[in-house]
Amino acid sequence: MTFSLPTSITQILTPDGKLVGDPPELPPEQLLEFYRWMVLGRIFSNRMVALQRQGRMGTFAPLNGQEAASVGLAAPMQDGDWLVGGYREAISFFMRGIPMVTLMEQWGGYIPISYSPATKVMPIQVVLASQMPHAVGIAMAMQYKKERNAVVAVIGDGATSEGDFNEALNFAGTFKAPLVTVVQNNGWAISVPREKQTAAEYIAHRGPAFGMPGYVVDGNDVFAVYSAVEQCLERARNGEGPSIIEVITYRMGAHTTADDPTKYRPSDELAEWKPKDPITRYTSYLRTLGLLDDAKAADIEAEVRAELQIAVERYEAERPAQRVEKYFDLVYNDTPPQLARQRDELIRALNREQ
Ligand SMILES: Cc1ncc(C[n+]2csc(CCOP(=O)(O)OP(=O)(O)O)c2C)c(N)n1
Ligand SMILES: [Mg+2]
Repeated sequence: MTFSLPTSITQILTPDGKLVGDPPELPPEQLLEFYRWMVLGRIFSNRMVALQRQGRMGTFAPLNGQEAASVGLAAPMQDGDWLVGGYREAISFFMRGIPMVTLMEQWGGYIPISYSPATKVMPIQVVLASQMPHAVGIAMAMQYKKERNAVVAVIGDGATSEGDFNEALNFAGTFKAPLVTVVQNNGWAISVPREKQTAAEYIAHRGPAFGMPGYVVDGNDVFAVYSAVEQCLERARNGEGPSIIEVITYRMGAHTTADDPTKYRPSDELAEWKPKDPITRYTSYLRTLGLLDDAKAADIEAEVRAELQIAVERYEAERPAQRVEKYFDLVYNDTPPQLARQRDELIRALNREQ
């Protein structure tokens, strides 16, 4: 089957909160839920950075600017679907049932981390694109078991240059795996701009080459992301195969707490993206509908902050002392000698410091 190349960016909600397409038909409570998740995501991200600066968190990859993409990709998922992401989708993970404290533990460096299998969420993956073969494998297992479910896989623009991404999608296309791949194109891969990843106009152009449709949507527009993912999930469930959705968004913050984007990013770029903020535009829309006003927004923010505070307190109260050996001993069943030497050297150095 031949698919055509996407040529433009689909948008439903403009940056000033006006509709230019059909929004998904959702009840008012769900529209407000989307808002709550976006606000929670931004507050969570800012708090994680603050905790790291205070020496209370290991590291964190801020998600500011990508809230609509994370909400829009998780919201249309159903109970039996799996979410296989990278590391910048905290909101999507929360929406699928991962507790805030679990992500705090993971970013705090505590291991081993276990996610409840009932959530059907694979843990944060930092080894770029290595989530993709797993995502395709899970999707093919669903197909084999004749389940009417699908996998949503999430990957960054930079990681699409990895072999794993391309090998996995070639498999998915060939075997018609029920997979929806969301490429979070936030413009940057640490200091490498999107233009350095591919000469193609859109990353989603690779879809038709793998025998699947490719779509490009405004990633700061929660409705555009939701509608595209919902449609592709339906396609996957109907046995019509995989698809790629490239969501165009922007990483408003640093890559992680260990990064300083002022060293490589043009200063006017952030100013250009600020008016396209996903939360601002959605707020304008909800206010026009009469679903949100100052009092309601303040209530939601207070509720979210209280929820986050409880998670931070639990995180800080319940952590057992971490044994550094764990980082080495959990890698292999039988620790190879060079790793054992490095472990012992580190322990000796730490003992000397005390
Ligand atoms: C295989 C591999 N190579 C290099 C890295 C180091 N690294 C971590 S994040 C990153 C950039 C990823 O950019 P992108 O895929 O666009 O995701 P984003 O961070 O923008 O969400 C790199 C190079 C890694 N984690 N894994
Ligand atoms: Mg990126």
